[in-house]
Amino acid sequence: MRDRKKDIAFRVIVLIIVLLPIALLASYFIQPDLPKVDLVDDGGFEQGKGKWLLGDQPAKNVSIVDELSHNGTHSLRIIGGGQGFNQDWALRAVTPGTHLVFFTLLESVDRQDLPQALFHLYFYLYNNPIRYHIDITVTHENGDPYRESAFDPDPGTLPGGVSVWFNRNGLGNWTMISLDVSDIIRKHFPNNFWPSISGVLLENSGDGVVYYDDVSVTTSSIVNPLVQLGSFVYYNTIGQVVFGTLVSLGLSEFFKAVYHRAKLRPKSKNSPTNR
Ligand SMILES: [Ca+2]
Repeated sequence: MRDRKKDIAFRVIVLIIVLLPIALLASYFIQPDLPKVDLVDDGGFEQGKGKWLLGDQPAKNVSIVDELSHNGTHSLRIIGGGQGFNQDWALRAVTPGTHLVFFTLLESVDRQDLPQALFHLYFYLYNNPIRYHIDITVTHENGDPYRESAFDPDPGTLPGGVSVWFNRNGLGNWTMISLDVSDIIRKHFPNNFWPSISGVLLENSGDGVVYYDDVSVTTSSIVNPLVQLGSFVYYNTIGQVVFGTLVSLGLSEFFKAVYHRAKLRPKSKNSPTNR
């Protein structure tokens, strides 16, 4: 009787060890509508500088202003090129449905200049220390209304990433830019299961004036443990080792149990009086 209890306990443990990684893997692909969280703090620029950081460029060209806004009373205004305003957060796994939205307004000062909003979303690929970008350029120039292409890192100069262009946008109107971050990264870097995002940088890459408002990067508030483990692996291969060990331990115990059961079966048939 005691042996039987032990046997059941053993099988339950084996079942848990085997099923846990399978369940985690399945939950990665089957994600119900989980609650979302916005990683950008005050993307509407209504609470002052807050967590936004100003680059080392002259502050007079980058400012939170109350002259124009898409929502609320304030927005970010960048005059001329080469200026930036950024916000970083702790590395966050890109779960399916991770979404980027922002509003931008382009303004020409003398009708000769070419204002361009340039928005960077930083991301990391699995087990790779290079910080990649999704670079989104919004212009009012002619050309394809939308184009998208991946680019490789250039050592010492350019990070790798995906370049996205939205052209033919009118001057003086708020334009909504909306992208599925997980789709874009997976499309151009298909062999990386666990990308992570770490922050945004907002620039004006032309001349003229560029405004930004209502910046948001939404992702699942509950980070899938397996995806989180993938991000952890980026920092420390211990995560990978632990996961690999769990899977192999689970499988080996499973096969042991199957073997044990196969050995027991003929015995129990031949000795029914033992029961
Ligand atoms: Ca606002």
